[in-house]
Amino acid sequence: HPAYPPVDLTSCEREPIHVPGAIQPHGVLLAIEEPSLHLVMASANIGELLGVPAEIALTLTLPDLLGASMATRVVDQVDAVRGEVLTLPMPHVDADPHGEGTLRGRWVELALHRSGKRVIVEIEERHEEGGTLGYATARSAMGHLIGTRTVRSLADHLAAEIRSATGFDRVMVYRFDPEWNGEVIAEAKRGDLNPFLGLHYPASDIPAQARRLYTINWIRLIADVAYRPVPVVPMLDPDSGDPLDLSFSTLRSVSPMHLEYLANMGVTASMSVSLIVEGRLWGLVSCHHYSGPHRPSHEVRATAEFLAQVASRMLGERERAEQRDAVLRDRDHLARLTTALAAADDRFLETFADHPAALAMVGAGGLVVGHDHTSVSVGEVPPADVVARILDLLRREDGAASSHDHLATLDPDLAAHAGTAAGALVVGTAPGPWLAWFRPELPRIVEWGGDPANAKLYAGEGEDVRVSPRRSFDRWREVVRGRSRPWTASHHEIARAAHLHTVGRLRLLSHEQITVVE
Ligand code: BLA
Repeated sequence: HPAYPPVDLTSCEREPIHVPGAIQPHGVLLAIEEPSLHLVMASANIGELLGVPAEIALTLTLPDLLGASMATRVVDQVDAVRGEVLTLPMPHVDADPHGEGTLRGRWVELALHRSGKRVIVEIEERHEEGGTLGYATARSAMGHLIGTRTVRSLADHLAAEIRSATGFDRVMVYRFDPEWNGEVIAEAKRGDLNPFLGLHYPASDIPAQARRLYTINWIRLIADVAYRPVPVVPMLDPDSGDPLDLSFSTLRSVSPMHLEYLANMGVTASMSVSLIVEGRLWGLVSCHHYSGPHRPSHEVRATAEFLAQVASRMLGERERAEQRDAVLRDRDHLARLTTALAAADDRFLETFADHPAALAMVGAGGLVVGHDHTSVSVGEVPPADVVARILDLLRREDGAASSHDHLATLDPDLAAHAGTAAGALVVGTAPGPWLAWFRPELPRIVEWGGDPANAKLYAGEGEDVRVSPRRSFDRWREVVRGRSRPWTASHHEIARAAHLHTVGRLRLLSHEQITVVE
């Protein structure tokens, strides 16, 4: 597009994707002036559906172009349109072939929304592919979603329902972390495809302006990744001098960088639907097709959007329930550990470290329990001098636990120990008792693909490929290198409680010893 510099890897976030000045060619776009109903801007392919070239169409009105009855339907609905898209139900295919739902003998679907001062009418030729979805389908899909208890099973069902509704080859539920990196947490796919489940991607794969757009507009379709964009003419609105804001356009032409990414992945059509929890983009339902163009009807797309909206509500609830369950489980671990400690005697430190709950209750990979110049460890822990250094860095005098999920930012020398101690949770100071739990860095936990088919697929990638899932995974590894999973407030509480029990029990034990000596 002449108005903007070309995008590359360093300018992704600056690409103004809401004003591309073009649409995808599977429909036509009209920008109408009110109240005259004059056409002021149109996609250059308008002749394909309306039989009138753009230059001439731009001198006409909506009734001239669509016929009186269809134009009246549009006008009647315009007041119902606020910002979001409204699909206009058209008479069904078995109705009169020259009736209301047709344009020059072709069955069409209309979508309406407002952009600035303009009413945007988008028209697609209708086809029966993917079938129609009635109330019964939506209700049974909802029933399946409601029946789930966990985020994972909700995501699994959502992927399966959206796949069966839309007919895409692969449907994934993609979840963002607090830094906007993402993970595929559920997948429904054609049996012969290699799995993407469990794969991670860096925040840069879906840049900030795209995430903002996806928070106000729930759905987008790329019907044919190999499409040639159709310009909107004239390029600027003759009144305002601005390009047309296509944020809510169902035909919006998408970022060339993203098209390149999809093509490198072998994707031939793509759709994604937002998952929004408490106003924040929680994730996306990402749909891929690998066998050519794929264009579900407006009705099918609306069903997918509806299911994602229903699921979004449930995700918030399931997530809170899961957090509560996790806290209860950790507390239960703590209770079993303290029971064991109450019975411990001279081998107190060993009893602590050997108990299965000692690592589980805070989700750590290693633990060192120290007291009076001795210590006992379990799991994977760094060497003693490194443990001492970490205790020193994180020490607190008020008895509370303290933690870090990227120790190398406190001391660069610790980067060498990220394989066992990228993060630590400590409580107490020498001479003790003190407790120090450790977690390894994330990339060590998450292996690429895990599936030989993925490794083979990406090994075949050329050197000139700039954007692809494999490159993304490498970038994600860079982002999370040296970092552990973060520690929660509940883990801090558990660490503190475990420490208090330890202090109390050791004091009691030393009194018992003194009594014996006396
Ligand atoms: C958009 N990137 C997207 C979208 C997805 C992804 C789902 C939404 C558009 C769509 O529905 O296709 C990324 N898709 C993924 C990921 C998976 C997937 C991670 O299926 C995992 C399974 N993308 C890059 C890089 C840049 C980039 C390096 O990888 C920039 C240099 C840009 N991605 C980019 C842009 C958009 C995008 C600009 C917005 C596209 C648009 O809506 O115009």
